[in-house]
Amino acid sequence: MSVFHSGFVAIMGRPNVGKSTLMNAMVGEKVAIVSNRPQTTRNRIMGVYTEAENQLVFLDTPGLHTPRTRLGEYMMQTAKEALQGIDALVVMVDATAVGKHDESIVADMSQYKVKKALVLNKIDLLKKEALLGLMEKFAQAGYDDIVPVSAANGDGVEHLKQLLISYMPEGPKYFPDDTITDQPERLICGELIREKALLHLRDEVPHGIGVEMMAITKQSDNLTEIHATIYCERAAHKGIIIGKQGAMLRRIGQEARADIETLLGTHVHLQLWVKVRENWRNRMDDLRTLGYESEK
Ligand SMILES: Nc1nc2c(ncn2[C@@H]2O[C@H](COP(=O)(O)OP(=O)(O)O)[C@@H](O)[C@H]2O)c(=O)[nH]1
Ligand SMILES: [Mg+2]
Repeated sequence: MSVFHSGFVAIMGRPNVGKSTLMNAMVGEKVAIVSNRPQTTRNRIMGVYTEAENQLVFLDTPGLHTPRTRLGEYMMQTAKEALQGIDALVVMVDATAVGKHDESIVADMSQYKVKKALVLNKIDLLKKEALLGLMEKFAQAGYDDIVPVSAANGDGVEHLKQLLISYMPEGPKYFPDDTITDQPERLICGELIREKALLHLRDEVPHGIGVEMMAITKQSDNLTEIHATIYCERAAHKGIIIGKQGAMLRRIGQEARADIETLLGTHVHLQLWVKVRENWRNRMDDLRTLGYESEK
């Protein structure tokens, strides 16, 4: 009989390098939202890839940054906790923008005594010579492999997957074949709404946004009714989120609804409200209501 190999793989790196995009590419579905804003990912999100004799459990994390709010502290703690009990480590940099912060993350993470790959992402935007220069620069950084990929177009992703599988020890099937994430549908729906808000809103608004799912009701086999509230931190932001004659909120709603319909496989009626909740990112009870709960 053949032996099953499995393990947990944490994906670490600065915000915006493409960690969530990579995890979605590995899993083959959108389980973590993606945007060009730093700190899009707020929770630890698990993505599971299973094949006949192997299982990879990815831990996508909020990027490593210096926290300025209670939410920020929670995010950093979440990133660090993801490193406990892992079998392999993916450290990711944006190959088009490697800076001091990336170099110190690469150096810090090289201390972990597990198999590790340094992933150079966004090579679709990079010239060959620049890539070779980076590979040389990090050759002695203490990683088992240096792997150039484009998480966005899939280049190198299969090769990385095979490497990670080769890192895995013998182990159990942690999750059943059809599991792709630990995130409840309810939470992913809220995140898809937040993703569309991040996509369309002006710079000062997005960081202060939280989405609370009020109700998800299955009306029939083919129709789900969803009520959700978008929280923001200022009255002025509320106006921006709603937009001229409700245009912005409608746009966010329409795009979120399309993604949620794909996720749930039913038609969706989506009702959105916007409310002001000052300073929620520093209030523990608000953090809990919006789904950012510490395990301790
Ligand atoms: N051109 C390009 N863009 C990418 C690639 N991977 C991610 N991105 C973009 O980079 C931004 C940040 O991605 P995201 O996965 O949210 O980064 P995270 O903060 O590390 O999770 C998004 O706008 C992505 O579409 C890539 O391989 N190539
Ligand atoms: Mg992310």
